[in-house]
Amino acid sequence: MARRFALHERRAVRDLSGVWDFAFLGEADPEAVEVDSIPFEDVMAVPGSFDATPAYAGRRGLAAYRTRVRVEKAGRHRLVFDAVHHWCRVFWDGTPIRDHAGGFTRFTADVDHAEAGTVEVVVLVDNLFGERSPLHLEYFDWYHFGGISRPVELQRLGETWIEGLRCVTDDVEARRVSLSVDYRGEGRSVPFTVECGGETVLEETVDLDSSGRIERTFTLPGVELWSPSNPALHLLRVRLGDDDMCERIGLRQVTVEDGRLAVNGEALTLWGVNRHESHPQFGHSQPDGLLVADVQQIRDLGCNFVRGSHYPQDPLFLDLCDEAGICVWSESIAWQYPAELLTDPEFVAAQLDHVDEMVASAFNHPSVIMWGVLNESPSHEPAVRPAYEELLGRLRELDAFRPVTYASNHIYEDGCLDLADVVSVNCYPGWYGGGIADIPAELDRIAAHVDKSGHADKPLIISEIGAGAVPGWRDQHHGMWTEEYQAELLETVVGHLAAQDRISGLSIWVLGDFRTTDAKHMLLGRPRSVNDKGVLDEYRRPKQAYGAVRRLYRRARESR
Ligand code: ADA
Repeated sequence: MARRFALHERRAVRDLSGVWDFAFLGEADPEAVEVDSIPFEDVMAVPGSFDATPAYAGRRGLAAYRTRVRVEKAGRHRLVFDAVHHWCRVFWDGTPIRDHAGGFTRFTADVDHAEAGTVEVVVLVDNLFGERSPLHLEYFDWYHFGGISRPVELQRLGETWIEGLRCVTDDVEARRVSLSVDYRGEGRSVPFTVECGGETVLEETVDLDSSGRIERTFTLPGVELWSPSNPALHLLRVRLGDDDMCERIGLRQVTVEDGRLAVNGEALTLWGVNRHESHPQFGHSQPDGLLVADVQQIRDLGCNFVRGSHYPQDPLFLDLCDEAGICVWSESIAWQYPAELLTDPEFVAAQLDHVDEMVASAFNHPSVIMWGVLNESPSHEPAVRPAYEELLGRLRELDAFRPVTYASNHIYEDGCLDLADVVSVNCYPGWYGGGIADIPAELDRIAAHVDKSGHADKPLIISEIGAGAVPGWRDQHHGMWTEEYQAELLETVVGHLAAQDRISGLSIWVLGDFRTTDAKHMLLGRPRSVNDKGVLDEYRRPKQAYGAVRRLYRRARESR
Protein backbone atom coordinates (compact mmCIF):
# COMPACT_ATOMS: atom_id res chain seq x y z
CA MET A 1 0.00 0.00 0.00
CA ALA A 2 1.23 3.48 -0.68
CA ARG A 3 2.05 4.67 2.82
CA ARG A 4 4.90 6.62 4.37
CA PHE A 5 6.14 3.60 6.33
CA ALA A 6 6.11 -0.17 5.91
CA LEU A 7 3.11 -1.72 7.61
CA HIS A 8 4.84 -5.08 8.01
CA GLU A 9 8.40 -6.29 8.42
CA ARG A 10 7.72 -9.96 9.12
CA ARG A 11 4.62 -10.59 7.04
CA ALA A 12 5.41 -11.44 3.41
CA VAL A 13 3.83 -8.72 1.31
CA ARG A 14 3.80 -8.30 -2.47
CA ASP A 15 2.75 -5.05 -4.12
CA LEU A 16 0.59 -5.92 -7.13
CA SER A 17 0.74 -2.44 -8.67
CA GLY A 18 1.65 -2.42 -12.34
CA VAL A 19 0.04 -3.09 -15.67
CA TRP A 20 -2.72 -5.73 -15.57
CA ASP A 21 -4.57 -7.40 -18.46
CA PHE A 22 -7.87 -5.66 -19.15
CA ALA A 23 -11.14 -6.26 -20.98
CA PHE A 24 -14.16 -3.98 -21.13
CA LEU A 25 -17.24 -6.23 -21.07
CA GLY A 26 -19.87 -3.47 -21.19
CA GLU A 27 -23.38 -4.77 -20.60
CA ALA A 28 -22.23 -8.27 -19.55
CA ASP A 29 -23.91 -9.66 -16.42
CA PRO A 30 -21.22 -10.59 -13.88
CA GLU A 31 -23.23 -13.70 -12.93
CA ALA A 32 -22.93 -14.97 -16.50
CA VAL A 33 -19.25 -14.17 -17.11
CA GLU A 34 -17.03 -17.22 -17.65
CA VAL A 35 -13.87 -16.03 -16.00
CA ASP A 36 -11.66 -18.48 -17.92
CA SER A 37 -12.81 -17.23 -21.29
CA ILE A 38 -12.63 -13.45 -20.91
CA PRO A 39 -10.95 -11.98 -24.01
CA PHE A 40 -8.18 -9.95 -22.38
CA GLU A 41 -7.15 -7.88 -25.35
CA ASP A 42 -6.03 -4.74 -23.61
CA VAL A 43 -4.03 -3.61 -20.59
CA MET A 44 -4.69 -1.15 -17.76
CA ALA A 45 -2.65 0.48 -15.00
CA VAL A 46 -3.32 -0.61 -11.43
CA PRO A 47 -3.91 1.60 -9.56
CA GLY A 48 -5.90 3.61 -12.08
CA SER A 49 -9.35 4.61 -13.28
CA PHE A 50 -10.05 2.88 -16.58
CA ASP A 51 -12.66 5.43 -17.66
CA ALA A 52 -10.23 8.31 -17.22
CA THR A 53 -8.04 6.85 -19.99
CA PRO A 54 -8.71 8.14 -23.54
CA ALA A 55 -9.79 4.72 -24.86
CA TYR A 56 -12.51 4.18 -22.24
CA ALA A 57 -13.44 7.77 -21.36
CA GLY A 58 -17.06 7.93 -20.28
CA ARG A 59 -17.67 4.16 -20.61
CA ARG A 60 -19.90 2.50 -18.05
CA GLY A 61 -20.26 -1.22 -17.60
CA LEU A 62 -18.41 -4.29 -16.48
CA ALA A 63 -14.64 -4.48 -16.85
CA ALA A 64 -12.25 -7.33 -16.09
CA TYR A 65 -8.71 -7.01 -14.74
CA ARG A 66 -6.25 -9.89 -14.57
CA THR A 67 -2.78 -10.41 -13.16
CA ARG A 68 -0.65 -13.45 -12.39
CA VAL A 69 1.13 -13.69 -9.11
CA ARG A 70 3.63 -16.13 -7.70
CA VAL A 71 2.74 -17.79 -4.40
CA GLU A 72 6.10 -18.69 -2.89
CA LYS A 73 4.91 -20.79 0.00
CA ALA A 74 1.60 -22.60 0.48
CA GLY A 75 -0.73 -21.25 3.15
CA ARG A 76 -3.32 -18.63 3.96
CA HIS A 77 -3.18 -15.58 1.70
CA ARG A 78 -4.93 -12.25 1.65
CA LEU A 79 -5.49 -9.76 -1.12
CA VAL A 80 -5.78 -6.20 0.19
CA PHE A 81 -7.55 -3.65 -2.01
CA ASP A 82 -7.26 -0.01 -0.96
CA ALA A 83 -10.27 0.94 -3.17
CA VAL A 84 -12.20 -0.40 -6.16
CA HIS A 85 -14.98 1.55 -7.90
CA HIS A 86 -17.74 0.82 -7.37
CA TRP A 87 -18.58 -2.87 -7.21
CA CYS A 88 -16.26 -5.80 -7.73
CA ARG A 89 -15.97 -9.57 -7.56
CA VAL A 90 -12.54 -11.05 -6.88
CA PHE A 91 -11.51 -14.45 -8.31
CA TRP A 92 -8.55 -16.54 -7.20
CA ASP A 93 -7.62 -19.04 -9.91
CA GLY A 94 -11.18 -18.97 -11.21
CA THR A 95 -12.94 -19.20 -7.82
CA PRO A 96 -14.91 -16.18 -6.58
CA ILE A 97 -13.61 -15.23 -3.13
CA ARG A 98 -15.17 -11.82 -2.41
CA ASP A 99 -17.75 -9.31 -3.63
CA HIS A 100 -17.42 -5.71 -2.47
CA ALA A 101 -19.58 -2.65 -3.01
CA GLY A 102 -18.51 0.96 -2.62
CA GLY A 103 -15.37 2.83 -3.67
CA PHE A 104 -12.91 4.75 -1.48
CA THR A 105 -12.44 2.15 1.27
CA ARG A 106 -10.08 -0.73 1.95
CA PHE A 107 -11.28 -4.34 1.97
CA THR A 108 -9.65 -7.74 1.90
CA ALA A 109 -10.24 -11.05 0.12
CA ASP A 110 -8.86 -14.15 1.83
CA VAL A 111 -7.84 -17.56 0.56
CA ASP A 112 -7.66 -20.06 3.42
CA HIS A 113 -5.17 -22.28 1.69
CA ALA A 114 -3.25 -21.42 -1.45
CA GLU A 115 -0.80 -23.89 -3.00
CA ALA A 116 2.61 -22.65 -4.03
CA GLY A 117 2.76 -21.76 -7.71
CA THR A 118 1.45 -19.15 -10.09
CA VAL A 119 -2.03 -17.90 -9.45
CA GLU A 120 -4.36 -15.91 -11.66
CA VAL A 121 -6.20 -13.07 -9.93
CA VAL A 122 -9.17 -11.69 -11.84
CA VAL A 123 -11.26 -8.78 -10.64
CA LEU A 124 -14.59 -7.96 -12.27
CA VAL A 125 -15.19 -4.27 -11.77
CA ASP A 126 -18.51 -2.58 -12.38
CA ASN A 127 -18.85 1.21 -12.58
CA LEU A 128 -22.58 1.15 -13.42
CA PHE A 129 -25.14 2.76 -11.15
CA GLY A 130 -27.75 0.48 -9.70
CA GLU A 131 -28.47 -2.20 -7.17
CA ARG A 132 -24.96 -3.56 -6.95
CA SER A 133 -23.57 -0.15 -5.90
CA PRO A 134 -26.20 1.44 -3.65
CA LEU A 135 -23.88 4.13 -2.27
CA HIS A 136 -22.98 5.69 -5.64
CA LEU A 137 -25.76 7.63 -7.33
CA GLU A 138 -25.50 9.11 -10.77
CA TYR A 139 -26.74 12.58 -9.86
CA PHE A 140 -23.98 13.29 -7.31
CA ASP A 141 -22.02 16.42 -8.10
CA TRP A 142 -18.90 14.53 -9.08
CA TYR A 143 -17.94 12.06 -11.78
CA HIS A 144 -17.83 8.48 -10.50
CA PHE A 145 -14.77 6.97 -12.17
CA GLY A 146 -14.43 3.18 -12.28
CA GLY A 147 -11.52 0.82 -11.74
CA ILE A 148 -9.00 -0.51 -9.25
CA SER A 149 -8.14 2.99 -8.18
CA ARG A 150 -5.85 2.43 -5.22
CA PRO A 151 -3.04 -0.12 -4.67
CA VAL A 152 -3.49 -3.89 -4.30
CA GLU A 153 -1.30 -6.16 -2.23
CA LEU A 154 -0.91 -9.89 -1.69
CA GLN A 155 -0.04 -10.89 1.86
CA ARG A 156 0.84 -14.26 3.30
CA LEU A 157 -0.71 -14.94 6.70
CA GLY A 158 0.57 -17.46 9.22
CA GLU A 159 -1.35 -19.35 11.89
CA THR A 160 -1.70 -16.19 13.94
CA TRP A 161 -2.05 -12.76 12.47
CA ILE A 162 -2.88 -9.21 13.43
CA GLU A 163 -6.10 -7.85 11.92
CA GLY A 164 -5.65 -4.29 13.12
CA LEU A 165 -4.31 -1.93 15.76
CA ARG A 166 -6.06 0.96 17.47
CA CYS A 167 -4.18 3.44 19.51
CA VAL A 168 -5.76 6.14 21.67
CA THR A 169 -4.16 8.85 23.81
CA ASP A 170 -5.82 8.46 27.23
CA ASP A 171 -3.92 11.14 29.04
CA VAL A 172 -1.87 13.82 27.34
CA GLU A 173 0.05 14.97 30.43
CA ALA A 174 0.98 11.46 31.50
CA ARG A 175 1.59 10.43 27.85
CA ARG A 176 -0.66 7.44 28.51
CA VAL A 177 -1.77 5.42 25.52
CA SER A 178 -4.27 2.56 25.14
CA LEU A 179 -3.60 -0.01 22.49
CA SER A 180 -5.94 -2.66 21.25
CA VAL A 181 -4.73 -5.39 18.95
CA ASP A 182 -7.23 -7.51 17.01
CA TYR A 183 -5.88 -10.89 16.05
CA ARG A 184 -6.88 -14.28 14.64
CA GLY A 185 -5.49 -17.62 15.69
CA GLU A 186 -6.75 -18.61 19.14
CA GLY A 187 -5.46 -21.46 21.27
CA ARG A 188 -1.76 -20.65 21.11
CA SER A 189 0.71 -19.01 23.40
CA VAL A 190 2.91 -16.53 21.58
CA PRO A 191 5.34 -13.69 22.26
CA PHE A 192 3.82 -10.22 22.14
CA THR A 193 5.95 -7.09 21.95
CA VAL A 194 5.22 -3.42 21.42
CA GLU A 195 7.89 -0.96 20.34
CA CYS A 196 7.51 2.76 20.02
CA GLY A 197 10.18 4.84 18.31
CA GLY A 198 12.49 1.81 18.45
CA GLU A 199 12.14 1.41 22.27
CA THR A 200 10.50 -1.68 23.72
CA VAL A 201 7.35 -0.73 25.60
CA LEU A 202 5.83 -4.14 26.32
CA GLU A 203 7.27 -7.63 26.13
CA GLU A 204 5.28 -10.65 27.28
CA THR A 205 3.80 -13.98 26.28
CA VAL A 206 0.08 -14.01 25.61
CA ASP A 207 -2.45 -16.83 25.44
CA LEU A 208 -4.56 -16.18 22.38
CA ASP A 209 -8.22 -16.81 23.09
CA SER A 210 -11.56 -16.50 21.36
CA SER A 211 -11.88 -12.79 22.26
CA GLY A 212 -9.49 -12.03 19.39
CA ARG A 213 -8.30 -8.90 21.17
CA ILE A 214 -5.40 -7.82 23.36
CA GLU A 215 -5.83 -4.55 25.27
CA ARG A 216 -2.98 -2.80 27.03
CA THR A 217 -2.24 0.62 28.45
CA PHE A 218 1.26 2.07 28.70
CA THR A 219 2.98 5.41 29.08
CA LEU A 220 5.55 6.93 26.79
CA PRO A 221 7.31 9.34 29.16
CA GLY A 222 8.73 12.44 27.55
CA VAL A 223 7.54 11.80 24.01
CA GLU A 224 6.50 14.82 22.00
CA LEU A 225 2.80 15.45 21.49
CA TRP A 226 1.19 15.86 18.05
CA SER A 227 -0.42 19.19 17.25
CA PRO A 228 -0.96 21.18 14.05
CA SER A 229 2.03 23.37 14.94
CA ASN A 230 4.24 20.47 16.04
CA PRO A 231 3.09 17.31 14.24
CA ALA A 232 5.34 14.85 16.08
CA LEU A 233 4.84 11.24 14.97
CA HIS A 234 6.04 7.96 16.44
CA LEU A 235 6.28 4.52 14.85
CA LEU A 236 4.50 1.90 16.86
CA ARG A 237 5.41 -1.67 15.98
CA VAL A 238 3.48 -4.61 17.38
CA ARG A 239 4.77 -8.17 17.06
CA LEU A 240 2.54 -11.13 17.78
CA GLY A 241 3.96 -14.59 17.20
CA ASP A 242 5.34 -14.59 13.66
CA ASP A 243 3.33 -11.59 12.56
CA ASP A 244 3.71 -7.87 13.00
CA MET A 245 2.00 -4.59 12.17
CA CYS A 246 3.15 -1.01 12.32
CA GLU A 247 1.17 2.19 12.73
CA ARG A 248 2.41 5.72 12.99
CA ILE A 249 0.81 7.48 15.90
CA GLY A 250 0.60 10.99 17.26
CA LEU A 251 -0.23 11.59 20.92
CA ARG A 252 -3.03 14.06 21.09
CA GLN A 253 -6.57 14.53 22.31
CA VAL A 254 -9.35 16.30 20.45
CA THR A 255 -12.02 17.87 22.61
CA VAL A 256 -14.77 20.43 22.40
CA GLU A 257 -14.18 23.32 24.77
CA ASP A 258 -16.26 26.50 25.03
CA GLY A 259 -17.77 26.07 21.60
CA ARG A 260 -14.48 25.33 19.86
CA LEU A 261 -12.50 22.31 18.83
CA ALA A 262 -9.30 21.93 20.78
CA VAL A 263 -6.20 19.77 20.35
CA ASN A 264 -4.48 19.00 23.65
CA GLY A 265 -6.62 21.68 25.27
CA GLU A 266 -5.57 24.40 22.81
CA ALA A 267 -8.51 25.93 20.94
CA LEU A 268 -8.28 25.72 17.17
CA THR A 269 -9.55 27.96 14.45
CA LEU A 270 -9.77 25.87 11.31
CA TRP A 271 -8.88 27.54 8.03
CA GLY A 272 -9.25 25.07 5.23
CA VAL A 273 -10.59 23.71 2.00
CA ASN A 274 -12.70 20.83 0.79
CA ARG A 275 -10.85 18.31 -1.34
CA HIS A 276 -12.08 15.90 -4.00
CA GLU A 277 -9.95 13.00 -5.23
CA SER A 278 -10.42 13.56 -8.93
CA HIS A 279 -8.09 14.36 -11.81
CA PRO A 280 -8.76 14.57 -15.57
CA GLN A 281 -6.06 12.01 -16.35
CA PHE A 282 -6.21 9.73 -13.34
CA GLY A 283 -9.83 9.90 -12.21
CA HIS A 284 -10.18 8.80 -8.59
CA SER A 285 -6.71 7.33 -8.63
CA GLN A 286 -4.20 9.66 -7.00
CA PRO A 287 -0.56 9.17 -7.97
CA ASP A 288 1.85 9.81 -5.10
CA GLY A 289 3.15 12.93 -6.84
CA LEU A 290 -0.34 14.38 -7.02
CA LEU A 291 -0.98 13.75 -3.32
CA VAL A 292 2.32 15.37 -2.41
CA ALA A 293 1.54 18.37 -4.63
CA ASP A 294 -1.96 18.73 -3.16
CA VAL A 295 -0.58 18.81 0.37
CA GLN A 296 2.09 21.32 -0.71
CA GLN A 297 -0.61 23.59 -2.09
CA ILE A 298 -2.89 23.15 0.93
CA ARG A 299 0.01 24.24 3.16
CA ASP A 300 1.05 27.05 0.86
CA LEU A 301 -2.50 28.36 0.93
CA GLY A 302 -2.10 28.75 4.70
CA CYS A 303 -4.58 25.98 5.60
CA ASN A 304 -4.52 23.95 8.78
CA PHE A 305 -7.65 22.01 7.82
CA VAL A 306 -9.09 19.94 5.01
CA ARG A 307 -12.49 18.33 4.67
CA GLY A 308 -12.30 15.07 2.74
CA SER A 309 -15.36 15.70 0.65
CA HIS A 310 -17.35 13.55 0.21
CA TYR A 311 -15.73 10.21 0.92
CA PRO A 312 -12.69 8.67 2.66
CA GLN A 313 -9.45 10.03 1.22
CA ASP A 314 -6.40 8.07 0.12
CA PRO A 315 -4.43 6.63 3.10
CA LEU A 316 -1.26 8.26 1.77
CA PHE A 317 -2.99 11.64 1.78
CA LEU A 318 -3.76 11.08 5.47
CA ASP A 319 -0.11 10.17 6.12
CA LEU A 320 0.97 13.41 4.49
CA CYS A 321 -1.56 15.40 6.53
CA ASP A 322 -0.28 13.70 9.70
CA GLU A 323 3.21 14.96 8.81
CA ALA A 324 2.12 18.43 7.78
CA GLY A 325 -0.11 19.07 10.82
CA ILE A 326 -3.16 19.51 8.62
CA CYS A 327 -6.36 18.60 10.51
CA VAL A 328 -8.72 16.35 8.56
CA TRP A 329 -12.47 15.89 8.63
CA SER A 330 -12.86 12.31 7.39
CA GLU A 331 -16.25 11.81 5.77
CA SER A 332 -18.14 8.77 4.56
CA ILE A 333 -19.64 8.77 1.08
CA ALA A 334 -22.81 10.85 0.59
CA TRP A 335 -24.31 13.55 -1.54
CA GLN A 336 -27.89 14.66 -1.00
CA TYR A 337 -29.34 11.19 -0.43
CA PRO A 338 -33.14 11.35 -0.47
CA ALA A 339 -35.30 10.36 2.53
CA GLU A 340 -36.51 7.37 0.54
CA LEU A 341 -33.01 5.85 0.76
CA LEU A 342 -32.26 6.96 4.28
CA THR A 343 -35.36 5.15 5.52
CA ASP A 344 -34.43 1.94 3.69
CA PRO A 345 -32.76 -0.49 6.15
CA GLU A 346 -30.66 -2.12 3.41
CA PHE A 347 -29.27 1.21 2.32
CA VAL A 348 -28.46 2.21 5.90
CA ALA A 349 -26.76 -1.17 6.40
CA ALA A 350 -24.56 -0.48 3.33
CA GLN A 351 -23.69 2.94 4.78
CA LEU A 352 -22.80 1.34 8.12
CA ASP A 353 -20.43 -1.13 6.42
CA HIS A 354 -18.79 1.75 4.61
CA VAL A 355 -18.44 3.75 7.87
CA ASP A 356 -16.84 0.69 9.51
CA GLU A 357 -14.31 0.48 6.69
CA MET A 358 -13.54 4.20 6.83
CA VAL A 359 -12.89 4.14 10.56
CA ALA A 360 -10.85 0.92 10.44
CA SER A 361 -8.35 2.36 8.01
CA ALA A 362 -8.12 5.95 9.31
CA PHE A 363 -8.39 5.41 13.07
CA ASN A 364 -4.71 5.87 13.95
CA HIS A 365 -4.13 9.05 11.94
CA PRO A 366 -3.66 11.92 14.40
CA SER A 367 -4.58 14.40 11.66
CA VAL A 368 -8.13 13.02 11.57
CA ILE A 369 -9.78 15.21 14.17
CA MET A 370 -13.42 14.43 13.41
CA TRP A 371 -15.70 12.11 11.51
CA GLY A 372 -18.53 13.17 9.24
CA VAL A 373 -21.46 11.50 7.48
CA LEU A 374 -24.32 12.29 5.10
CA ASN A 375 -23.28 15.43 3.26
CA GLU A 376 -26.33 17.61 2.54
CA SER A 377 -28.94 14.98 3.18
CA PRO A 378 -32.44 15.91 4.37
CA SER A 379 -31.64 16.42 8.06
CA HIS A 380 -34.75 18.61 8.28
CA GLU A 381 -37.10 15.69 7.54
CA PRO A 382 -38.19 13.80 10.69
CA ALA A 383 -38.26 10.50 8.78
CA VAL A 384 -34.47 10.47 8.30
CA ARG A 385 -33.55 11.17 11.94
CA PRO A 386 -33.15 7.44 12.72
CA ALA A 387 -30.56 7.16 9.92
CA TYR A 388 -28.59 10.09 11.38
CA GLU A 389 -28.87 8.51 14.82
CA GLU A 390 -27.66 5.19 13.55
CA LEU A 391 -24.71 6.48 11.53
CA LEU A 392 -23.49 9.04 14.06
CA GLY A 393 -24.11 6.46 16.79
CA ARG A 394 -21.97 3.91 14.95
CA LEU A 395 -19.15 6.44 14.69
CA ARG A 396 -19.32 7.04 18.45
CA GLU A 397 -19.36 3.31 19.12
CA LEU A 398 -16.28 2.78 16.94
CA ASP A 399 -14.48 5.84 18.25
CA ALA A 400 -15.49 7.56 21.46
CA PHE A 401 -12.56 9.97 21.14
CA ARG A 402 -13.35 12.11 18.12
CA PRO A 403 -16.21 14.54 17.63
CA VAL A 404 -18.78 13.69 14.96
CA THR A 405 -20.57 15.98 12.54
CA TYR A 406 -22.47 16.22 9.27
CA ALA A 407 -22.68 19.07 6.76
CA SER A 408 -26.17 20.55 6.78
CA ASN A 409 -27.70 22.52 3.94
CA HIS A 410 -30.96 22.93 5.87
CA ILE A 411 -29.64 24.83 8.84
CA TYR A 412 -32.80 26.86 9.49
CA GLU A 413 -35.03 23.75 9.68
CA ASP A 414 -32.49 21.13 10.73
CA GLY A 415 -33.86 18.46 13.06
CA CYS A 416 -30.66 16.54 13.87
CA LEU A 417 -28.20 19.12 15.21
CA ASP A 418 -28.52 17.70 18.72
CA LEU A 419 -26.98 14.46 17.42
CA ALA A 420 -23.72 16.13 16.34
CA ASP A 421 -20.79 17.41 18.41
CA VAL A 422 -19.92 20.03 15.81
CA VAL A 423 -22.46 22.05 13.79
CA SER A 424 -21.39 22.26 10.16
CA VAL A 425 -23.16 24.39 7.60
CA ASN A 426 -22.92 24.40 3.81
CA CYS A 427 -24.12 27.68 2.38
CA TYR A 428 -23.64 29.64 -0.83
CA PRO A 429 -24.59 33.28 -0.22
CA GLY A 430 -23.43 35.38 -3.15
CA TRP A 431 -23.57 32.38 -5.48
CA TYR A 432 -26.87 30.47 -5.38
CA GLY A 433 -28.64 33.53 -3.94
CA GLY A 434 -27.95 37.17 -3.10
CA GLY A 435 -24.79 39.10 -3.82
CA ILE A 436 -21.35 39.35 -2.27
CA ALA A 437 -22.52 42.21 -0.09
CA ASP A 438 -25.06 39.90 1.59
CA ILE A 439 -22.45 37.43 2.82
CA PRO A 440 -21.47 38.93 6.21
CA ALA A 441 -25.08 39.30 7.32
CA GLU A 442 -25.95 35.76 6.22
CA LEU A 443 -22.99 34.25 8.09
CA ASP A 444 -23.99 36.18 11.22
CA ARG A 445 -27.58 35.06 10.81
CA ILE A 446 -26.53 31.41 10.62
CA ALA A 447 -24.45 31.80 13.79
CA ALA A 448 -27.29 33.53 15.63
CA HIS A 449 -29.74 30.84 14.55
CA VAL A 450 -27.48 27.99 15.73
CA ASP A 451 -27.02 29.67 19.11
CA LYS A 452 -30.70 30.47 19.50
CA SER A 453 -31.69 26.90 18.70
CA GLY A 454 -29.73 25.63 21.68
CA HIS A 455 -26.30 24.79 20.23
CA ALA A 456 -24.24 27.74 21.43
CA ASP A 457 -21.91 25.30 23.20
CA LYS A 458 -20.93 23.52 19.98
CA PRO A 459 -18.21 24.49 17.54
CA LEU A 460 -19.68 25.99 14.37
CA ILE A 461 -18.00 25.42 11.03
CA ILE A 462 -18.84 26.75 7.60
CA SER A 463 -18.13 23.49 5.82
CA GLU A 464 -18.80 24.82 2.30
CA ILE A 465 -19.01 28.23 0.71
CA GLY A 466 -17.68 29.37 -2.63
CA ALA A 467 -18.25 30.49 -6.19
CA GLY A 468 -17.60 29.11 -9.66
CA ALA A 469 -14.81 30.58 -11.78
CA VAL A 470 -13.97 29.34 -15.25
CA PRO A 471 -10.15 29.20 -15.27
CA GLY A 472 -8.69 32.11 -17.18
CA TRP A 473 -12.05 33.87 -17.51
CA ARG A 474 -11.53 37.46 -16.42
CA ASP A 475 -13.37 40.65 -17.30
CA GLN A 476 -13.78 44.18 -16.11
CA HIS A 477 -17.38 43.61 -14.99
CA HIS A 478 -16.28 41.00 -12.47
CA GLY A 479 -19.42 39.01 -13.25
CA MET A 480 -20.29 35.51 -12.08
CA TRP A 481 -17.93 32.81 -13.42
CA THR A 482 -15.02 35.25 -13.61
CA GLU A 483 -11.92 34.70 -11.53
CA GLU A 484 -12.42 38.19 -10.14
CA TYR A 485 -15.90 37.39 -8.77
CA GLN A 486 -14.69 34.23 -7.07
CA ALA A 487 -11.71 36.03 -5.54
CA GLU A 488 -13.88 38.87 -4.24
CA LEU A 489 -16.47 36.48 -2.80
CA LEU A 490 -13.87 34.42 -0.95
CA GLU A 491 -12.08 37.55 0.28
CA THR A 492 -15.35 38.70 1.78
CA VAL A 493 -15.94 35.34 3.46
CA VAL A 494 -12.47 34.98 4.96
CA GLY A 495 -12.31 38.66 5.88
CA HIS A 496 -15.60 38.44 7.76
CA LEU A 497 -14.86 35.18 9.54
CA ALA A 498 -11.43 36.41 10.63
CA ALA A 499 -13.10 39.37 12.32
CA GLN A 500 -15.58 37.41 14.47
CA ASP A 501 -15.29 34.65 17.06
CA ARG A 502 -18.35 32.44 16.94
CA ILE A 503 -17.62 30.55 13.72
CA SER A 504 -14.37 28.71 14.34
CA GLY A 505 -13.87 26.78 11.15
CA LEU A 506 -14.09 27.24 7.41
CA SER A 507 -13.56 24.85 4.54
CA ILE A 508 -13.84 26.68 1.25
CA TRP A 509 -15.57 24.86 -1.57
CA VAL A 510 -13.22 23.65 -3.10
CA LEU A 511 -9.45 23.11 -3.51
CA GLY A 512 -9.40 21.98 -7.15
CA ASP A 513 -11.94 21.91 -9.98
CA PHE A 514 -13.28 18.44 -10.73
CA ARG A 515 -15.36 16.73 -13.38
CA THR A 516 -19.02 16.30 -12.47
CA THR A 517 -21.91 14.02 -13.37
CA ASP A 518 -23.31 13.83 -16.90
CA ALA A 519 -26.80 14.68 -15.58
CA LYS A 520 -28.07 17.57 -17.67
CA HIS A 521 -29.77 19.54 -14.89
CA MET A 522 -26.37 19.77 -13.19
CA LEU A 523 -24.38 20.49 -16.33
CA LEU A 524 -26.41 23.61 -17.04
CA GLY A 525 -24.70 25.08 -13.97
CA ARG A 526 -21.32 23.43 -14.58
CA PRO A 527 -19.45 24.90 -17.56
CA ARG A 528 -16.93 22.47 -19.12
CA SER A 529 -18.75 19.58 -17.30
CA VAL A 530 -16.63 20.63 -14.36
CA ASN A 531 -17.48 21.98 -10.93
CA ASP A 532 -15.47 25.19 -11.31
CA LYS A 533 -15.47 26.32 -7.69
CA GLY A 534 -11.82 25.32 -7.19
CA VAL A 535 -9.26 27.90 -6.18
CA LEU A 536 -7.10 25.71 -8.43
CA ASP A 537 -8.20 24.34 -11.78
CA GLU A 538 -8.40 20.57 -12.28
CA TYR A 539 -4.66 20.45 -13.13
CA ARG A 540 -3.97 22.39 -9.89
CA ARG A 541 -3.07 25.66 -11.59
CA PRO A 542 -3.93 28.56 -9.25
CA LYS A 543 -6.78 30.93 -10.06
CA GLN A 544 -6.87 34.50 -8.85
CA ALA A 545 -8.75 33.42 -5.71
CA TYR A 546 -5.80 31.25 -4.64
CA GLY A 547 -3.64 34.32 -4.06
CA ALA A 548 -6.44 36.17 -2.28
CA VAL A 549 -7.20 33.27 0.09
CA ARG A 550 -3.51 32.63 0.67
CA ARG A 551 -2.95 36.21 1.79
CA LEU A 552 -5.97 36.23 4.11
CA TYR A 553 -5.49 32.74 5.57
CA ARG A 554 -1.88 33.51 6.40
CA ARG A 555 -2.82 36.79 8.01
CA ALA A 556 -5.67 35.19 9.98
CA ARG A 557 -3.45 32.41 11.30
CA GLU A 558 -0.79 34.86 12.37
CA SER A 559 -3.25 36.94 14.31
CA ARG A 560 -4.86 34.08 16.30
C1 ADA B 1 -23.00 21.37 -2.28
C2 ADA B 1 -22.31 20.04 -2.24
C3 ADA B 1 -21.01 20.06 -3.01
C4 ADA B 1 -21.17 20.80 -4.33
C5 ADA B 1 -21.59 22.23 -4.06
C6 ADA B 1 -21.76 23.05 -5.33
O1 ADA B 1 -22.78 22.16 -1.23
O2 ADA B 1 -22.08 19.58 -0.94
O3 ADA B 1 -20.64 18.72 -3.24
O4 ADA B 1 -22.12 20.15 -5.10
O5 ADA B 1 -22.84 22.18 -3.42
O6 ADA B 1 -20.78 23.22 -6.04
O7 ADA B 1 -22.87 23.51 -5.59
